[in-house]
Amino acid sequence: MSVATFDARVIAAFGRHLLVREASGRSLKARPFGRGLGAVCGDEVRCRNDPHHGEVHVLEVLPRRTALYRSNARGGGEAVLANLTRLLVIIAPLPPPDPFVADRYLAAAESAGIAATPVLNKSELGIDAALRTQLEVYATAGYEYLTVSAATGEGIDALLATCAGQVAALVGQSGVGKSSLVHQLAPGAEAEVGSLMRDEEGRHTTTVSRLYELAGGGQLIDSPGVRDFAPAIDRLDPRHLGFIEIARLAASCRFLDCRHMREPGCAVRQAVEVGLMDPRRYESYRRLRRLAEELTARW
Ligand SMILES: Nc1nc2c(ncn2[C@@H]2O[C@H](COP(=O)(O)OP(=O)(O)O)[C@@H](O)[C@H]2O)c(=O)[nH]1
Ligand SMILES: [Mg+2]
Ligand SMILES: [Zn+2]
Repeated sequence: MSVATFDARVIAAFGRHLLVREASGRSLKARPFGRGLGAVCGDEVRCRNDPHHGEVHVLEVLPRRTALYRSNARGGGEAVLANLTRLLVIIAPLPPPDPFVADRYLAAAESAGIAATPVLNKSELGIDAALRTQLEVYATAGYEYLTVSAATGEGIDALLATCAGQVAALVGQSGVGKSSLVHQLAPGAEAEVGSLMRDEEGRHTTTVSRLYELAGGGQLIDSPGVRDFAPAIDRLDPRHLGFIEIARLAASCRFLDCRHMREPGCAVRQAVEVGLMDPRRYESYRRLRRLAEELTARW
């Protein structure tokens, strides 16, 4: 007996508990059929109704157009979100921003071919000199940043325009306001998915990424907050690790395989020395480069 298959989109993933949305718009609980089948939020998957248990089985993850990868505990890369076209890296005056986390998300996006936009939320709290500098540094590097407030609604229209027709994911430290922004951008979405995604004790799970439909077309993914983010090293472009200003400068380095650390004739280090590249961004690059070397040395 052959059982018809159908394609669906993973709209939430909590370990092996998946929520998929089929073409009709219906959301169904599903689980991967077979070990080693790792589906993440945003994946397109081929499914089958298991006639015996009334379950939906995910048989296959369809080829990903893009994916955001992080390093797992063993130093290997694992996909966390799939098929993104835009990464919104959310920062805020509170909790105290860690610019290295934002830089690492930006680097991972660049290396994955995903457009990235830094977004400052909670703008109504005021932007101090340090934060203003961080934003200007992004602008100089080549990022167009947005300033918004989920609390007052400031900048929400511009953010919505940035997300139109995209598969956009919000990432960033815990507490920066990702879920609040999703609420503003896709009102009513939370209630729809919330009832379907509960853990074994029946509580709503808060540690999953969730995909919502935008009224004007496109999708938005809310992701759990993080304390740190380590991109998958082997997914980063070895020439610049995803730092867009270094990608531009590297063309002028003396050596093609310059790592921009201690090499003679390094245009990147020179740019830092004369104030053409931000020293903090460069420090961020150096930390990531050292992390890359530690992970490669270990394996
Ligand atoms: N003042 C202010 N607080 C905000 C804003 N957006 C979110 N918050 C608050 O920040 C806290 C964390 O928000 P949440 O959306 O859960 O952050 P997440 O962890 O990034 O999803 C909550 O107390 C929100 O009410 C904002 O624009 N201004
Ligand atoms: Mg949240
Ligand atoms: Zn160099």
